[in-house]
Amino acid sequence: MNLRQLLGHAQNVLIMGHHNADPDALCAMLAFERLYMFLNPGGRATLACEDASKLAIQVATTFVPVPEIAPDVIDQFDLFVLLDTNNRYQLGPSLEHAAQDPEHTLVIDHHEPNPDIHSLAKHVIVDHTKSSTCEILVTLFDELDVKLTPDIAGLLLAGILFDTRRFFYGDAATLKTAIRLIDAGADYGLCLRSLIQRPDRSERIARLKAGSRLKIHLIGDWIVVTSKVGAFEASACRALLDLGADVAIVGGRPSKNVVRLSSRSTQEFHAKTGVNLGRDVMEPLGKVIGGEGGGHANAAGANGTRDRDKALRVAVDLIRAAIERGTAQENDDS
Ligand SMILES: [Mn+2]
Repeated sequence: MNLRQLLGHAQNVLIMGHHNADPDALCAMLAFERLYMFLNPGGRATLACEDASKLAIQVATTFVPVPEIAPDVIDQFDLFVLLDTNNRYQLGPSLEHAAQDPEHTLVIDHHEPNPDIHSLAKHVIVDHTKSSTCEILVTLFDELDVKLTPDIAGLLLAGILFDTRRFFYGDAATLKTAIRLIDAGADYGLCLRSLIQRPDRSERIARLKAGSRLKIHLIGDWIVVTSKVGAFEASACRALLDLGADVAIVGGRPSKNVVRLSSRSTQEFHAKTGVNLGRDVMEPLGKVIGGEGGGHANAAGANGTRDRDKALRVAVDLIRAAIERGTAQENDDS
């Protein structure tokens, strides 16, 4: 059965995106609803996702009125559509049991292939070479000869811009798709503006305080900074990297007996020094603050109860030692 027949036969469709839906997922859901209603004007479409990000809702409402999106469902459906996800767990606990019948499930996605996809869906449109689910949807509109209206073209272009980080990722096909959408009436400037999100006032104050309380540690050529805030320590770290630090460690104290540490480094710092913030810094620091730490090479954190100032000093020592170990290894290799 081809897609036109599948959608033509389905009278009651449930369109789902992954939990904490991002602009690609939510815009794809709204565009898919339009595609379905065009092919089957008498049909009924229900949109559901566990939750959508603030940014996703901001982007979507820039282009179309966003209908009510159910966080879970109890009705019966004759077609389940999963967008921007290829496994049921990404739907979140409230929806992961919604699609139980592969015969009546369609997946449209661009993530790495799920080897078990056929136990979930018999109808699969997946292409992990595509930048975004929205990019895949453009080809579906064209293949099914459904007109792209300016509002839907805007939605789809905004979804593509988000997933490609404004074309940082993507290829010639992505750019051609973008032109196709602009030709269909998408307002490129509006798409870009729809994605701009200013943090809340309290978060901006935390970022500014992190800047004003900054300590700068020069280790070789690297600039390592530490600071303290009440909350928003992860956001403060990102802000300090934007200001020019190679590594930022920020200690938060949201309440009296809670200490949270956050850290970020640039890709270049990790690539050249081999320092892994999760393993080399936050895991040992967790003990210093009476808690636990861990995370990724470039982004890591720790939660505990005490000794924030000491932890920030130890963090710098740990980074210095890890850089020296990395340099020593390099010298051994040569
Ligand atoms: Mn996506």
